[in-house]
Amino acid sequence: MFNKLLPLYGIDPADCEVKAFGDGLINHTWSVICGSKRYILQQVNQFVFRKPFDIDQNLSLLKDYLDREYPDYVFVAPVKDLSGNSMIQNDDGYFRMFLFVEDSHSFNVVTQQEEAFEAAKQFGRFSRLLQGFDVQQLRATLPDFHNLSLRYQQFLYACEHAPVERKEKSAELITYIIQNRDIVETFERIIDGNEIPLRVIHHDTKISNVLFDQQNKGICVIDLDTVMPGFFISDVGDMIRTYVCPVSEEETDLTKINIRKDFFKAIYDGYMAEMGTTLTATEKLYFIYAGKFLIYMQALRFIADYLQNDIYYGSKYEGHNFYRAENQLLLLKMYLEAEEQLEALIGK
Ligand code: GN1
Ligand code: MG
Repeated sequence: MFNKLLPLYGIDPADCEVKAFGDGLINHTWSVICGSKRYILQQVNQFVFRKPFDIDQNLSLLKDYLDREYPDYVFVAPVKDLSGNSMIQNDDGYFRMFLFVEDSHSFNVVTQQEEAFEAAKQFGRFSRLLQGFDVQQLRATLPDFHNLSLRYQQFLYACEHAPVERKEKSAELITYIIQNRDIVETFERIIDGNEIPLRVIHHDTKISNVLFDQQNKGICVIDLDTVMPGFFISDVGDMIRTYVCPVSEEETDLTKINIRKDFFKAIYDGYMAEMGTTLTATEKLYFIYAGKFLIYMQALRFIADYLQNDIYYGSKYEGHNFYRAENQLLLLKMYLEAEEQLEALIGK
């Protein structure tokens, strides 16, 4: 596969070392080191992204805009092959290659408040710089990706059609999800009432999608496949979900789950440093809600996948998606319990 791809970029595979890279669940990623040159090669998961060329189109529009308006911004767009293509389709699938950003690194978990602050600042900056870009020009690379109403319907459907043992094992989690349905109702009220505007939203704000420099200051955001029109609650919510807790969704020792309020504050401060004057007064009211929205949605997605025999996320051990959902629902419970204290930190 690499022997076919790399020559398209004028690279001799014999000069390169190719290794699997990162821990994304959806796409395949490799690091390609050819002497002093480093690249990131990625295969787009075409079963998730049904129109990979829409991603390519979005990135090219964003790149044109940012290069013109903010030439200093590091926008990690795919490089072109010798024929000028930034996405390659062949019998193996869809591929693109990026230049590795020199002297950058990323983290897999957030251990310092400063990392949460810097990352939130980068995601905020990204939306702020694109404030003047016409969001309607972007294609929805994953239609309804963060449509919580639809996710909830899919969850109910999965419950109805689940294998009996899986459904029995999930009974408590299902009950807890249904008890907290008001999170879906709030979402519906916000959307139906057009309460908050569509913006250019990243939709996958985990810490590994931020590049840091050697002083651990943020450089830019990466993993731009889900950049599309959306609501700020998606980006803020996924940061809350993944930075506030000291362990990830993979953790099965649930005693390690905890709400780090100072990290929540760091997200708020970092995001507001960029978006403070851009967000509307109504959006600001939903800052804490963003965390509920995203944690709840991720739990729904994991349990629905478990009930559907792990067709989306896959499963590395028996019950993997069940345990991920259990982890996320405990996080949700603790987050809901901490709500008043979080309000006290940022004002209502
Ligand atoms: C997926 O592939 P990765 O890890 O970047 C998923 C996100 C989930 C995340 C959970 C396209 O992201 O929505 O939050 O797993 N991306 C897609 O870890 O479904
Ligand atoms: Mg991703």
